[in-house]
Amino acid sequence: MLFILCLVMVAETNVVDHQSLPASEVPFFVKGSKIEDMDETLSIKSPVFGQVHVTESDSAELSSSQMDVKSLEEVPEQCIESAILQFSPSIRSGSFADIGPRRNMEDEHIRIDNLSSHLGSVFKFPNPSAFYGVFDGHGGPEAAAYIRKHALRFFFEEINFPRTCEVDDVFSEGVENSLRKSFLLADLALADDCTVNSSSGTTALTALIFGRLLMVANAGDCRAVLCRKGEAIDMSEDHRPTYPSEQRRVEELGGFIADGYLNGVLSVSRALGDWDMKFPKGSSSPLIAEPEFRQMVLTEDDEFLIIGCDGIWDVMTSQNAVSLVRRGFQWHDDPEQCAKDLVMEALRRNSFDNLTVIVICFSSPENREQPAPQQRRFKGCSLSPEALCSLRSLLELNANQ
Ligand SMILES: *[C@@H]1O[C@H](CO)[C@@H](O)[C@H](O)[C@H]1NC(C)=O
Ligand SMILES: *[C@@H]1O[C@H](CO)[C@@H](O)[C@H](O)[C@H]1NC(C)=O
Ligand SMILES: CC(=O)N[C@H]1CO[C@H](CO)[C@@H](O)[C@@H]1O
Repeated sequence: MLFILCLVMVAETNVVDHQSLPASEVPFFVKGSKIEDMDETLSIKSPVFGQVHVTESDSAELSSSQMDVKSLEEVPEQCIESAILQFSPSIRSGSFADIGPRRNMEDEHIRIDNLSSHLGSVFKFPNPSAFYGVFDGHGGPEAAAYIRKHALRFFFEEINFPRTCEVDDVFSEGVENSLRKSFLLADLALADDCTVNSSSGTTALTALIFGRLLMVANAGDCRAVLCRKGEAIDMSEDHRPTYPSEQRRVEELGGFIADGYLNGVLSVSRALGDWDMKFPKGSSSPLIAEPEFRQMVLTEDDEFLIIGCDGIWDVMTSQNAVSLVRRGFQWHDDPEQCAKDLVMEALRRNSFDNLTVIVICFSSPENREQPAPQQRRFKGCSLSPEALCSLRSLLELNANQ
Protein backbone atom coordinates (compact mmCIF):
# COMPACT_ATOMS: atom_id res chain seq x y z
CA MET A 1 0.00 0.00 0.00
CA LEU A 2 2.79 2.39 0.89
CA PHE A 3 4.44 1.58 -2.34
CA ILE A 4 1.38 2.51 -4.31
CA LEU A 5 0.97 5.77 -2.47
CA CYS A 6 4.51 6.69 -3.32
CA LEU A 7 3.83 5.98 -6.95
CA VAL A 8 0.99 8.42 -6.82
CA MET A 9 3.35 11.06 -5.54
CA VAL A 10 5.57 10.37 -8.50
CA ALA A 11 2.59 10.65 -10.78
CA GLU A 12 1.93 14.06 -9.37
CA THR A 13 5.48 15.09 -9.84
CA ASN A 14 5.70 13.89 -13.37
CA VAL A 15 2.34 14.60 -14.73
CA VAL A 16 0.70 17.28 -12.72
CA ASP A 17 3.25 19.44 -11.02
CA HIS A 18 5.72 20.62 -13.56
CA GLN A 19 7.06 23.22 -11.21
CA SER A 20 9.23 20.84 -9.32
CA LEU A 21 12.05 19.55 -11.39
CA PRO A 22 14.41 17.64 -9.08
CA ALA A 23 17.64 19.38 -8.26
CA SER A 24 19.61 16.42 -9.54
CA GLU A 25 18.32 16.93 -13.04
CA VAL A 26 18.96 20.62 -13.27
CA PRO A 27 22.28 21.26 -14.95
CA PHE A 28 22.35 24.49 -12.98
CA PHE A 29 24.90 23.62 -10.34
CA VAL A 30 27.26 21.80 -12.56
CA LYS A 31 28.00 24.98 -14.40
CA GLY A 32 29.92 26.94 -11.80
CA SER A 33 33.53 25.91 -11.67
CA LYS A 34 33.80 26.84 -8.02
CA ILE A 35 32.06 23.84 -6.54
CA GLU A 36 35.21 21.95 -5.68
CA ASP A 37 37.31 24.96 -4.80
CA MET A 38 37.57 26.72 -1.53
CA ASP A 39 36.31 30.05 -2.69
CA GLU A 40 37.95 33.01 -1.07
CA THR A 41 34.70 34.89 -1.01
CA LEU A 42 32.90 32.17 0.84
CA SER A 43 32.17 33.18 4.35
CA ILE A 44 29.36 31.94 6.44
CA LYS A 45 28.69 35.12 8.29
CA SER A 46 25.00 35.12 8.82
CA PRO A 47 23.13 32.04 9.93
CA VAL A 48 21.67 31.10 6.56
CA PHE A 49 21.43 27.69 8.05
CA GLY A 50 18.16 25.85 7.95
CA GLN A 51 16.51 28.42 5.74
CA VAL A 52 18.15 28.17 2.43
CA HIS A 53 17.95 24.77 0.99
CA VAL A 54 18.90 24.49 -2.55
CA THR A 55 15.63 22.92 -3.51
CA GLU A 56 13.77 25.95 -2.31
CA SER A 57 15.81 28.49 -4.17
CA ASP A 58 15.50 26.14 -7.09
CA SER A 59 11.78 26.15 -7.22
CA ALA A 60 11.65 29.91 -6.75
CA GLU A 61 13.92 30.14 -9.75
CA LEU A 62 11.88 27.67 -11.69
CA SER A 63 8.48 29.15 -11.11
CA SER A 64 9.61 32.48 -12.44
CA SER A 65 11.02 31.03 -15.61
CA GLN A 66 9.80 28.56 -18.13
CA MET A 67 10.13 24.95 -17.40
CA ASP A 68 12.73 23.84 -19.82
CA VAL A 69 16.37 23.23 -19.44
CA LYS A 70 17.26 25.95 -21.88
CA SER A 71 15.80 28.69 -19.79
CA LEU A 72 17.75 27.42 -16.81
CA GLU A 73 20.99 27.76 -18.62
CA GLU A 74 20.19 31.39 -19.10
CA VAL A 75 20.02 32.10 -15.40
CA PRO A 76 22.60 34.83 -14.91
CA GLU A 77 25.95 33.62 -13.64
CA GLN A 78 25.58 35.65 -10.46
CA CYS A 79 22.45 33.81 -9.38
CA ILE A 80 24.12 30.48 -9.93
CA GLU A 81 27.09 31.51 -7.85
CA SER A 82 24.97 32.80 -5.04
CA ALA A 83 22.87 29.63 -5.03
CA ILE A 84 26.04 27.59 -4.66
CA LEU A 85 27.42 29.82 -1.97
CA GLN A 86 24.17 29.76 -0.08
CA PHE A 87 24.27 26.00 0.22
CA SER A 88 24.80 25.15 3.82
CA PRO A 89 24.52 21.60 5.10
CA SER A 90 21.83 20.99 7.65
CA ILE A 91 23.24 18.52 10.10
CA ARG A 92 21.57 15.58 11.83
CA SER A 93 23.31 12.48 13.09
CA GLY A 94 22.75 9.15 14.75
CA SER A 95 24.97 6.41 16.06
CA PHE A 96 24.80 2.82 17.13
CA ALA A 97 27.28 0.56 18.86
CA ASP A 98 27.14 -3.16 19.33
CA ILE A 99 29.45 -5.27 21.33
CA GLY A 100 29.58 -7.98 18.68
CA PRO A 101 30.33 -11.56 19.60
CA ARG A 102 33.26 -10.56 21.84
CA ARG A 103 32.89 -9.96 25.52
CA ASN A 104 34.10 -6.41 26.10
CA MET A 105 33.26 -3.28 24.23
CA GLU A 106 36.39 -1.34 23.34
CA ASP A 107 34.96 1.16 20.86
CA GLU A 108 34.15 4.66 21.96
CA HIS A 109 32.63 7.48 20.01
CA ILE A 110 31.75 11.14 20.29
CA ARG A 111 29.07 13.03 18.41
CA ILE A 112 28.46 16.79 18.56
CA ASP A 113 26.09 18.22 15.96
CA ASN A 114 26.50 21.82 17.10
CA LEU A 115 29.95 22.75 18.35
CA SER A 116 28.93 26.37 18.80
CA SER A 117 26.32 25.53 21.39
CA HIS A 118 28.71 23.04 22.99
CA LEU A 119 31.80 25.22 23.27
CA GLY A 120 30.40 28.51 22.07
CA SER A 121 31.19 30.64 25.08
CA VAL A 122 34.92 30.18 24.49
CA PHE A 123 35.10 29.57 20.76
CA LYS A 124 33.81 31.29 17.71
CA PHE A 125 32.90 28.79 15.04
CA PRO A 126 31.39 29.01 11.57
CA ASN A 127 27.81 27.81 11.26
CA PRO A 128 27.12 24.94 11.09
CA SER A 129 29.96 23.38 13.06
CA ALA A 130 30.08 19.74 14.11
CA PHE A 131 32.56 17.25 15.52
CA TYR A 132 32.58 13.44 15.43
CA GLY A 133 35.09 10.85 16.51
CA VAL A 134 35.36 7.08 16.63
CA PHE A 135 38.05 5.47 18.78
CA ASP A 136 38.50 1.75 18.38
CA GLY A 137 40.47 0.28 21.24
CA HIS A 138 42.74 -2.73 21.54
CA GLY A 139 44.73 -4.27 24.36
CA GLY A 140 42.12 -3.25 26.90
CA PRO A 141 39.50 -0.51 26.86
CA GLU A 142 41.47 2.16 28.77
CA ALA A 143 43.11 4.02 25.91
CA ALA A 144 39.92 4.50 23.88
CA ALA A 145 37.92 5.46 26.96
CA TYR A 146 40.58 7.95 28.02
CA ILE A 147 40.66 9.66 24.60
CA ARG A 148 36.90 9.86 24.46
CA LYS A 149 36.70 11.34 27.92
CA HIS A 150 39.28 14.02 27.22
CA ALA A 151 38.51 14.60 23.54
CA LEU A 152 37.30 18.18 23.85
CA ARG A 153 40.36 19.10 25.86
CA PHE A 154 42.75 17.53 23.33
CA PHE A 155 40.94 18.67 20.22
CA PHE A 156 39.89 22.19 21.16
CA GLU A 157 41.01 23.48 24.52
CA GLU A 158 44.67 22.62 24.84
CA ILE A 159 45.69 23.59 21.37
CA ASN A 160 45.38 26.84 19.56
CA PHE A 161 42.27 25.92 17.61
CA PRO A 162 41.49 28.58 14.98
CA ARG A 163 38.74 30.92 16.14
CA THR A 164 36.86 32.50 13.31
CA CYS A 165 33.56 32.51 11.46
CA GLU A 166 35.13 32.57 8.04
CA VAL A 167 35.78 29.32 6.22
CA ASP A 168 38.69 29.86 3.85
CA ASP A 169 42.03 28.27 2.95
CA VAL A 170 43.80 29.81 5.90
CA PHE A 171 41.16 28.40 8.23
CA SER A 172 41.28 24.89 6.77
CA GLU A 173 45.06 24.85 7.03
CA GLY A 174 44.78 26.01 10.63
CA VAL A 175 42.29 23.26 11.41
CA GLU A 176 44.57 20.66 9.87
CA ASN A 177 47.56 21.84 11.90
CA SER A 178 45.67 21.86 15.13
CA LEU A 179 44.20 18.41 14.48
CA ARG A 180 47.69 17.06 13.91
CA LYS A 181 48.80 18.56 17.21
CA SER A 182 45.77 17.08 18.97
CA PHE A 183 46.52 13.55 17.81
CA LEU A 184 50.13 13.80 18.99
CA LEU A 185 49.14 15.46 22.25
CA ALA A 186 46.58 12.75 22.97
CA ASP A 187 49.16 10.08 22.19
CA LEU A 188 51.66 11.59 24.64
CA ALA A 189 48.98 11.97 27.28
CA LEU A 190 48.38 8.21 27.10
CA ALA A 191 52.06 7.62 27.80
CA ASP A 192 51.94 9.83 30.88
CA ASP A 193 48.68 8.67 32.38
CA CYS A 194 49.25 5.94 34.90
CA THR A 195 45.66 4.66 34.67
CA VAL A 196 46.26 3.57 31.08
CA ASN A 197 48.09 0.30 30.62
CA SER A 198 51.01 0.75 28.21
CA SER A 199 49.80 -2.20 26.17
CA SER A 200 46.48 -0.46 25.55
CA GLY A 201 45.95 1.62 22.42
CA THR A 202 43.27 3.00 20.16
CA THR A 203 42.74 4.06 16.59
CA ALA A 204 41.21 7.49 16.06
CA LEU A 205 39.13 8.96 13.28
CA THR A 206 37.64 12.44 13.58
CA ALA A 207 35.39 14.39 11.25
CA LEU A 208 34.85 18.13 11.53
CA ILE A 209 32.27 20.10 9.60
CA PHE A 210 32.55 23.88 9.37
CA GLY A 211 30.15 25.53 6.99
CA ARG A 212 30.61 23.48 3.83
CA LEU A 213 34.07 22.23 4.78
CA LEU A 214 34.35 18.58 5.77
CA MET A 215 37.72 17.60 7.23
CA VAL A 216 38.54 14.02 8.18
CA ALA A 217 41.65 13.08 10.15
CA ASN A 218 42.52 9.44 10.61
CA ALA A 219 45.09 7.26 12.35
CA GLY A 220 44.17 3.58 12.17
CA ASP A 221 41.63 1.42 10.41
CA CYS A 222 38.32 3.14 11.06
CA ARG A 223 36.90 4.55 7.85
CA ALA A 224 34.80 7.55 6.81
CA VAL A 225 32.75 7.32 3.61
CA LEU A 226 30.84 10.13 1.94
CA CYS A 227 27.72 9.49 -0.13
CA ARG A 228 27.62 11.80 -3.15
CA LYS A 229 24.46 11.18 -5.18
CA GLY A 230 24.53 7.53 -4.12
CA GLU A 231 28.19 7.00 -4.88
CA ALA A 232 30.66 6.09 -2.11
CA ILE A 233 33.71 8.33 -1.75
CA ASP A 234 36.29 7.20 0.79
CA MET A 235 37.33 10.05 3.06
CA SER A 236 40.11 8.10 4.77
CA GLU A 237 42.68 5.41 4.11
CA ASP A 238 42.80 2.29 6.31
CA HIS A 239 46.16 2.14 8.04
CA ARG A 240 46.95 -1.53 7.88
CA PRO A 241 50.53 -2.79 7.94
CA THR A 242 49.85 -4.76 4.77
CA TYR A 243 48.92 -1.71 2.67
CA PRO A 244 51.87 -0.87 0.38
CA SER A 245 52.41 2.74 1.49
CA GLU A 246 52.17 1.83 5.16
CA GLN A 247 54.35 -1.25 4.71
CA ARG A 248 57.07 0.92 3.14
CA ARG A 249 56.87 3.41 6.00
CA VAL A 250 56.98 0.67 8.63
CA GLU A 251 60.01 -0.98 7.09
CA GLU A 252 61.87 2.32 6.75
CA LEU A 253 61.42 2.80 10.48
CA GLY A 254 62.83 -0.62 11.26
CA GLY A 255 59.55 -2.42 11.87
CA PHE A 256 58.52 -5.72 10.33
CA ILE A 257 55.28 -7.33 9.29
CA ALA A 258 54.48 -10.91 10.16
CA ASP A 259 51.22 -12.52 9.08
CA GLY A 260 49.85 -9.06 8.39
CA TYR A 261 50.64 -7.81 11.89
CA LEU A 262 52.96 -4.92 12.71
CA ASN A 263 55.97 -6.39 14.54
CA GLY A 264 53.90 -9.55 14.67
CA VAL A 265 51.42 -8.13 17.21
CA LEU A 266 49.27 -5.26 15.94
CA SER A 267 46.80 -5.23 13.05
CA VAL A 268 47.04 -1.45 12.54
CA SER A 269 50.05 0.62 11.56
CA ARG A 270 48.90 3.86 13.22
CA ALA A 271 47.35 4.27 16.66
CA LEU A 272 47.33 6.38 19.79
CA GLY A 273 48.81 4.74 22.87
CA ASP A 274 50.45 1.30 22.67
CA TRP A 275 53.44 2.76 24.42
CA ASP A 276 54.88 -0.72 24.85
CA MET A 277 55.73 -0.44 21.18
CA LYS A 278 56.73 3.22 21.16
CA PHE A 279 58.95 3.74 24.20
CA PRO A 280 61.15 5.57 24.80
CA LYS A 281 59.38 8.84 24.02
CA GLY A 282 60.88 10.57 21.04
CA SER A 283 62.30 7.42 19.49
CA SER A 284 61.07 6.61 16.01
CA SER A 285 58.65 3.75 16.25
CA PRO A 286 57.02 2.25 13.14
CA LEU A 287 53.71 2.68 14.98
CA ILE A 288 52.77 6.36 14.72
CA ALA A 289 49.92 8.58 15.89
CA GLU A 290 50.30 11.03 13.00
CA PRO A 291 46.92 11.33 11.21
CA GLU A 292 46.23 11.54 7.49
CA PHE A 293 43.78 14.18 6.25
CA ARG A 294 41.14 14.41 3.59
CA GLN A 295 38.91 17.37 3.04
CA MET A 296 35.94 18.15 0.86
CA VAL A 297 33.77 21.15 0.17
CA LEU A 298 30.24 19.85 0.55
CA THR A 299 27.67 20.55 -2.13
CA GLU A 300 23.98 19.71 -2.34
CA ASP A 301 24.98 16.42 -3.99
CA ASP A 302 26.48 15.24 -0.72
CA GLU A 303 23.88 13.27 1.18
CA PHE A 304 25.56 11.79 4.24
CA LEU A 305 28.80 10.61 5.84
CA ILE A 306 29.30 7.22 7.46
CA ILE A 307 32.03 6.67 10.05
CA GLY A 308 32.57 3.07 11.06
CA CYS A 309 35.15 1.02 12.87
CA ASP A 310 36.91 -1.79 11.06
CA GLY A 311 34.34 -4.41 12.11
CA ILE A 312 31.99 -2.90 9.52
CA TRP A 313 34.55 -2.73 6.72
CA ASP A 314 35.73 -6.29 7.32
CA VAL A 315 32.45 -7.55 5.91
CA MET A 316 31.24 -4.69 3.68
CA THR A 317 32.59 -2.44 0.97
CA SER A 318 32.17 1.31 1.24
CA GLN A 319 29.60 1.15 -1.55
CA ASN A 320 27.63 -1.64 0.20
CA ALA A 321 27.34 0.54 3.28
CA VAL A 322 26.40 3.69 1.37
CA SER A 323 23.68 1.88 -0.58
CA LEU A 324 22.25 0.35 2.57
CA VAL A 325 22.18 3.65 4.48
CA ARG A 326 20.72 5.47 1.49
CA ARG A 327 17.84 3.02 1.29
CA GLY A 328 17.32 3.54 5.01
CA PHE A 329 17.11 7.31 4.61
CA GLN A 330 14.58 6.97 1.82
CA TRP A 331 12.52 4.64 3.92
CA HIS A 332 12.55 6.18 7.42
CA ASP A 333 14.85 9.25 7.24
CA ASP A 334 16.32 8.48 10.66
CA PRO A 335 20.14 8.61 10.98
CA GLU A 336 20.07 6.64 14.23
CA GLN A 337 18.11 3.84 12.60
CA CYS A 338 20.48 3.95 9.59
CA ALA A 339 23.45 3.42 11.93
CA LYS A 340 21.65 0.53 13.58
CA ASP A 341 20.71 -1.01 10.22
CA LEU A 342 24.36 -0.94 9.21
CA VAL A 343 25.54 -2.60 12.41
CA MET A 344 22.83 -5.25 12.11
CA GLU A 345 23.82 -5.99 8.54
CA ALA A 346 27.48 -6.38 9.58
CA LEU A 347 26.39 -8.82 12.31
CA ARG A 348 24.28 -10.70 9.80
CA ARG A 349 27.40 -10.99 7.64
CA ASN A 350 29.20 -12.48 10.65
CA SER A 351 31.43 -9.60 11.53
CA PHE A 352 33.61 -10.81 14.31
CA ASP A 353 34.29 -7.50 15.98
CA ASN A 354 32.79 -4.86 18.19
CA LEU A 355 30.90 -2.49 15.93
CA THR A 356 30.40 1.26 16.05
CA VAL A 357 28.81 3.45 13.40
CA ILE A 358 27.98 7.16 13.17
CA VAL A 359 25.79 8.41 10.34
CA ILE A 360 25.72 12.15 9.63
CA CYS A 361 23.10 13.46 7.27
CA PHE A 362 23.46 16.79 5.44
CA SER A 363 19.86 17.60 4.65
CA SER A 364 17.04 18.63 6.92
CA PRO A 365 14.01 16.39 7.28
CA GLU A 366 11.65 18.76 5.49
CA ASN A 367 13.67 18.28 2.29
CA ARG A 368 12.24 14.86 2.22
CA GLU A 369 8.67 16.05 1.94
CA GLN A 370 9.58 17.67 -1.32
CA PRO A 371 9.17 15.60 -4.41
CA ALA A 372 12.76 15.50 -5.59
CA PRO A 373 14.05 12.61 -3.45
CA GLN A 374 10.90 10.62 -4.06
CA GLN A 375 11.37 10.93 -7.74
CA ARG A 376 15.00 9.97 -7.51
CA ARG A 377 13.95 6.93 -5.62
CA PHE A 378 11.69 5.64 -8.31
CA LYS A 379 13.84 6.67 -11.21
CA GLY A 380 14.34 3.05 -12.17
CA CYS A 381 10.61 2.45 -12.25
CA SER A 382 9.32 2.90 -15.75
CA LEU A 383 5.56 3.27 -15.64
CA SER A 384 4.29 5.43 -18.46
CA PRO A 385 2.48 8.66 -17.58
CA GLU A 386 -0.72 7.00 -18.84
CA ALA A 387 -0.27 4.06 -16.54
CA LEU A 388 0.38 6.36 -13.61
CA CYS A 389 -2.71 8.40 -14.41
CA SER A 390 -4.95 5.39 -14.53
CA LEU A 391 -3.43 4.12 -11.31
CA ARG A 392 -4.25 7.46 -9.73
CA SER A 393 -7.84 7.51 -10.88
CA LEU A 394 -8.22 3.95 -9.73
CA LEU A 395 -7.01 4.92 -6.28
CA GLU A 396 -9.19 8.02 -6.19
CA LEU A 397 -12.14 5.87 -7.14
CA ASN A 398 -11.32 3.52 -4.27
CA ALA A 399 -10.93 6.39 -1.86
CA ASN A 400 -14.32 7.79 -2.77
CA GLN A 401 -16.16 4.55 -2.29
C1 LIG B 1 24.17 26.16 17.24
O1 LIG B 1 24.18 26.80 18.47
C2 LIG B 1 24.34 28.20 18.38
C3 LIG B 1 24.52 28.73 19.79
O2 LIG B 1 23.62 28.12 20.67
C4 LIG B 1 23.15 28.81 17.64
O3 LIG B 1 23.30 30.19 17.54
C5 LIG B 1 23.10 28.18 16.26
O4 LIG B 1 21.98 28.65 15.56
C6 LIG B 1 23.06 26.67 16.37
N1 LIG B 1 23.19 26.13 15.04
C7 LIG B 1 22.35 25.25 14.58
C8 LIG B 1 22.67 24.76 13.24
O5 LIG B 1 21.38 24.86 15.18
C1 LIG C 1 48.66 -4.36 31.41
O1 LIG C 1 48.14 -5.29 30.50
C2 LIG C 1 48.89 -6.50 30.46
C3 LIG C 1 48.34 -7.33 29.33
O2 LIG C 1 46.98 -7.18 29.18
C4 LIG C 1 48.81 -7.19 31.82
O3 LIG C 1 49.53 -8.39 31.81
C5 LIG C 1 49.34 -6.26 32.87
O4 LIG C 1 49.18 -6.82 34.15
C6 LIG C 1 48.65 -4.90 32.82
N1 LIG C 1 49.32 -3.98 33.72
C7 LIG C 1 48.67 -3.19 34.56
C8 LIG C 1 49.51 -2.28 35.37
O5 LIG C 1 47.44 -3.20 34.68
C1 LIG D 1 36.65 -6.70 23.03
C2 LIG D 1 36.82 -6.52 21.60
O1 LIG D 1 36.23 -7.18 20.80
N1 LIG D 1 37.63 -5.58 21.25
C3 LIG D 1 37.97 -5.33 19.90
C4 LIG D 1 37.24 -4.13 19.35
O2 LIG D 1 37.76 -3.82 18.08
C5 LIG D 1 39.15 -3.61 18.03
C6 LIG D 1 39.51 -3.21 16.65
O3 LIG D 1 39.30 -4.21 15.73
C7 LIG D 1 39.90 -4.82 18.47
O4 LIG D 1 41.28 -4.58 18.43
C8 LIG D 1 39.48 -5.15 19.86
O5 LIG D 1 40.13 -6.28 20.30
